[in-house]
Amino acid sequence: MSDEYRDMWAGLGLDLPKHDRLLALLNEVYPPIYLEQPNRPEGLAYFDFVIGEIHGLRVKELLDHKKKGGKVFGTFCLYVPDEIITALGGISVGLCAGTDFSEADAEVDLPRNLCPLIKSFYGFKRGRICPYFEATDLVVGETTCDGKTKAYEFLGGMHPVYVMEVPHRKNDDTRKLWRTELDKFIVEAQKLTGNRLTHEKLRENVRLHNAKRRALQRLNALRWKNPTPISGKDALLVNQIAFYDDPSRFTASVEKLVEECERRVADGVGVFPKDAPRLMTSGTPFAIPNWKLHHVIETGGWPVVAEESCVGSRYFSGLVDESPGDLNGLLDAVARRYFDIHCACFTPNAERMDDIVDLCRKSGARGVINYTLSFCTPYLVEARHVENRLKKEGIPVLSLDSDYGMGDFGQLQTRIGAFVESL
Ligand code: BJ8
Repeated sequence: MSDEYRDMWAGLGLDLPKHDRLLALLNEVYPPIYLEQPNRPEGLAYFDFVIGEIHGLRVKELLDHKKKGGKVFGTFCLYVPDEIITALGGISVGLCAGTDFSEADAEVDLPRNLCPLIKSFYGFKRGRICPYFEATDLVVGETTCDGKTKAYEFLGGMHPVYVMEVPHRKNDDTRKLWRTELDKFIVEAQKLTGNRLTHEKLRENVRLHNAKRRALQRLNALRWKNPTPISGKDALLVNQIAFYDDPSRFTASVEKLVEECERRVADGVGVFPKDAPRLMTSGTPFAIPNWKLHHVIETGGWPVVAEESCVGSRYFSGLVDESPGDLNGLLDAVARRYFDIHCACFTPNAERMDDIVDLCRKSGARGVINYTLSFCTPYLVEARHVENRLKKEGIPVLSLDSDYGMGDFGQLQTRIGAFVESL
């Protein structure tokens, strides 16, 4: 990445030598994992460019927005409603949490045996490594899992943090509580941005984010074709970039890619041989730059055709009803859409099992890799429900847990290879 951004990074207070090492690492791993894949769609050039500029152009855009008086909100979870943030003139960015690079910084305060996603974002802040984090005016946390909830207490000592309360059961009382949480968040966000939420602005932004979700739905459904026109790794990358790119520009780029993939499907062009054993994943999110599992699977010659994940179907499946004619009604629709996400922090969570079965049938996957980040209690415990349900449906499943280190790469290859053999 060009040196033109060094002053910007210094101005954000980054630890420059550490930050240089992170970018060097990214530049080292990205080409062999991504650029060396054969026969990639040309429309991916935009997403390669975004990664090439990962800590440059988009960060500059955020800072330009701030210079004009705008605010930047950082998030770590799907339950934080993007349309409310953008309707108030803010920018919402999902912050990086997918590498063990910042682990040592995190472990100064946090225990070693904690979810790597939490250690990743916490270490980025503590070590002053991530320019996105430093560009945010407010981090919006949530009470999903215990690890994140407690980590936000420490984070609040280093950065402005607001925590939304996400209940853990779904019933009439908690639906009301969640709707109230939205109202409380709006008060906070209005205070920060100096803007007032109106029906018109919210509807415009509901449409903006629905358009993004529809584009991702179309792209991800094309992966189910045989042969699949785009690799799982590339689709994962697009799904990851959705969290921090400008929404309109991102949607236009995905739509271009969709058109190209549609032409590929019509011409029978694929990135894996027709009838190659197809797998899907379910479980915890793949925060950028966590590409390990997909890389292991696809290096074996097996396309990943779907993810039941927050970086995957949970992100783009549900749309907000755009029809309510007043602000209150539209906010009810926003609340409903978010509350219908099926994260393992909810109990019981039977709908998630239905989602996995449904996605497996639709995508034509021959088996499910049920993936959990190490020490993620909700998903680790829920893995048994996933296994039981899939066995009942006659769908082969392999449960794995892993962290961001590469130490288990070979072991994962062996286990997944044996699983595919058994299909
Ligand atoms: S809606 S999955 S983004 S909470 S992996 S930090 S749960 S210990 S990320 Fe998540 Fe929202 Fe749910 Fe999705 Fe905790 Fe588990 Fe770590 Fe997790």
